[in-house]
Amino acid sequence: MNEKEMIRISKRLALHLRHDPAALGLTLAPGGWVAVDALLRALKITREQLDEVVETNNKRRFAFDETGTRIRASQGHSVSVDLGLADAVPPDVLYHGTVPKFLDAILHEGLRPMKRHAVHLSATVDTARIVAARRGKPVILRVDAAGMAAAGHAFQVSANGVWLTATVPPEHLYRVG
Ligand code: HQG
Repeated sequence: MNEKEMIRISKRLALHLRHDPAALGLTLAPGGWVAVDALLRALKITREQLDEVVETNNKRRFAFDETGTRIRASQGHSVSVDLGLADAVPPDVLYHGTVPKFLDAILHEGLRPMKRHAVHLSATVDTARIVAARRGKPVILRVDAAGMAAAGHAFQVSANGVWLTATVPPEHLYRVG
């Protein structure tokens, strides 16, 4: 497949596995899983095409279960889903990339999940900058994850290395760039 075709399929997977499975007549099973057979039929793609997108996706956004018969998005859902991720001890510092227009609200009320089911945090400034650059001029916030964990906030890490938490109160946020 060429790059354009892969991106097109990846975007369709993200749309249906994270946001709108019903549009294809699919429902997410607990954990966010969808049967691969049903997905292939609905998207009219082959297993080989799906495997290629899953393996080469630049953020490894999708993962098969251990049997290879089910697939899910590793993070980023707006539909309500319990990914069943165990709580994990975060690195002492995490980062969030945003844009200037959201800064006042974030420093006032903290980070909220908005349309997604969790706040997404990055392990590195570079990744946070890439996330922010989707929307405009990056503003980088450092998150005191150690302080949050000590205060009882739970963290999980997705299969593709994105740190997830319910909210980040403003006292645990510092602008660094
Ligand atoms: C902002 C992409 C006002 C927040 C990326 C962000 C990531 C607030 C936007 C993943 C706010 C939500 C997630 C508050 C947060 N007031 N604005 N209190 N709290 N915001 O897309 O983190 O390519 O839902 O700063 O790479 O940007 O899809 O979250 O700008 O990993 O795989 O509200 O999505 O991954 O936007 O991105 P999003 P995000 P994929």
